[in-house]
Amino acid sequence: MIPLPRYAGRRVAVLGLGKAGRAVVAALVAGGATAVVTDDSSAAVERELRPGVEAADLAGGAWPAVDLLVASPGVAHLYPEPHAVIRRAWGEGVPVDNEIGLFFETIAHSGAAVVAITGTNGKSTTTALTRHLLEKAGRAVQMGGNIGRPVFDLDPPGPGDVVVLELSSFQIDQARRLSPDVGIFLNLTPDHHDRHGGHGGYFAAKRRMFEVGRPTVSIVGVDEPEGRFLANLLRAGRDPGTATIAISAERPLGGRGRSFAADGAAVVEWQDGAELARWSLAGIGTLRGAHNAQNAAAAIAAVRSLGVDAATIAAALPSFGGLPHRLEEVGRQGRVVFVNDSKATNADSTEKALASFPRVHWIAGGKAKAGGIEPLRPLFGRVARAYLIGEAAAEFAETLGTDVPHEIAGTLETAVAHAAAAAAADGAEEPVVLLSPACASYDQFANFEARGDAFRALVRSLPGTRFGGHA
Ligand code: UMA
Ligand code: ADP
Repeated sequence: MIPLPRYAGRRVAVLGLGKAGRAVVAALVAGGATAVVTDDSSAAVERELRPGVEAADLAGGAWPAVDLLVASPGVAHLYPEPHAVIRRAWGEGVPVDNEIGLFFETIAHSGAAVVAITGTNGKSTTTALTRHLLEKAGRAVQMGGNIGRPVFDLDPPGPGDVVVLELSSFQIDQARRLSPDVGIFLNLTPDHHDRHGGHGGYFAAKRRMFEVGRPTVSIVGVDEPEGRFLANLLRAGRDPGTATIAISAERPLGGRGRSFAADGAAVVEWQDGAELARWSLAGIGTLRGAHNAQNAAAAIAAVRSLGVDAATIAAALPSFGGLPHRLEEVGRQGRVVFVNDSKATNADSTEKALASFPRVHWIAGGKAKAGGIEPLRPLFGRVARAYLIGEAAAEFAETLGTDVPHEIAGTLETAVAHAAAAAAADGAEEPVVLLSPACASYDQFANFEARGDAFRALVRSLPGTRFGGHA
């Protein structure tokens, strides 16, 4: 844990007592401050009370003497409307910050370097890969943020250490201070519009990491207009001593300056139109697909800018373990490969999965999202057969119609049994059984993790399966 001594002897309010809020409370108490806590769930408040922690009705009661309000990322800070406690703090003239702002303030003179990663998709994969490459290069590295480990849970970083942070738009937008050494903007597609007042607000939140943070190295995905716009704003000449590196999943960029781009199943580094280095991703199961080439390009660009050499990266890439539930190879039975992509809760994510394999036995369904699987029609030719589960099964069956052989399997258990049998009889060189539901899981499972865990367990109970993937 990183203690927060700056508020020793003072009182700081904390709104939201989930992972992020509880880590801030612990850091405040360890630093000698009193945490004044509040949460819309009274049970969450009860659980947190101990010496150094007080409860207060910050929405309606008399406002206590506090120096600061620390808000959790899941609390609406502006849209669709500001949380009552945040509104109240504004009225009382009390500054509102979050864990990320406090983190950058606290470690400012630690001598550690921070790599901060944002974007709509691929944040967690890029964060984990950056950590992996640095670790293999022998660097002292820690990983946290939106990926699940709150920043104040990390160990205090020291000189030469690297902290790799996944930052959500919520975390960036509320932080009063941002000072990453390396900033990554992967991509931008519509998401979280309710919390940002639309797409412009969502982009504005992500831009703050560069506009306010002014990283020494900015790595910017230029496959969308917003990324091209941002890269142009930051380009050489704006802030002396800084560099802007473009990355693309779509095409070699060449041109002036430094860039990293996917070229088929490889990542290529360019400097002023000349190719400097090339890393093959062929055969690396955890980095399948063009989307992962974008993630790899970003992670490689980051570690190159921290001085890791090309050969060390090449040696480290094949041992990247990937993340559970994202194109995770969980086992093999004969020629058949079983892939858990339970994190794909919408058609956008499933598109990436279907595009990663030539021929799949596809398990899909759950609690449907608007638009269903219609956007995936261009990829239907890759589906040998579909096994449909959950509430969305009938709707998906209708979309597949006579174009794709399919069955309503109902449960994941039936779907795995039927898909495994059909894939074993499939003449393809390496048939794939893919769970990529394009749906939320809540109709049949507690969350996408539980769904992926169930799939992994079912695969491992098949006779003669060789295990892969996560525990
Ligand atoms: N709460 C309120 N009022 C509200 C909202 C929440 O009182 O209006 C309270 C809840 O009762 C609960 C607590 O706040 O007690 C939950 O806080 P939180 O929603 O901020 O969640 P944490 O557990 O603190 O987890 C947060 C991130 N959650 C969100 O951004 C919603 C986690 O990202 C992150 O891993 C964690 O901090 C550690 O840094 C999750 C996420 O869903 C994975 N992120 C979004 C995403 O990836 O799309 C952005
Ligand atoms: P995030 O942390 O941003 O949610 P993850 O790395 O957890 O991203 O990946 C979640 C899903 O998003 C993956 O299963 C995949 O379908 C898709 N995805 C991953 N990387 C990218 C990318 N660079 N571009 C588009 N989609 C991606």
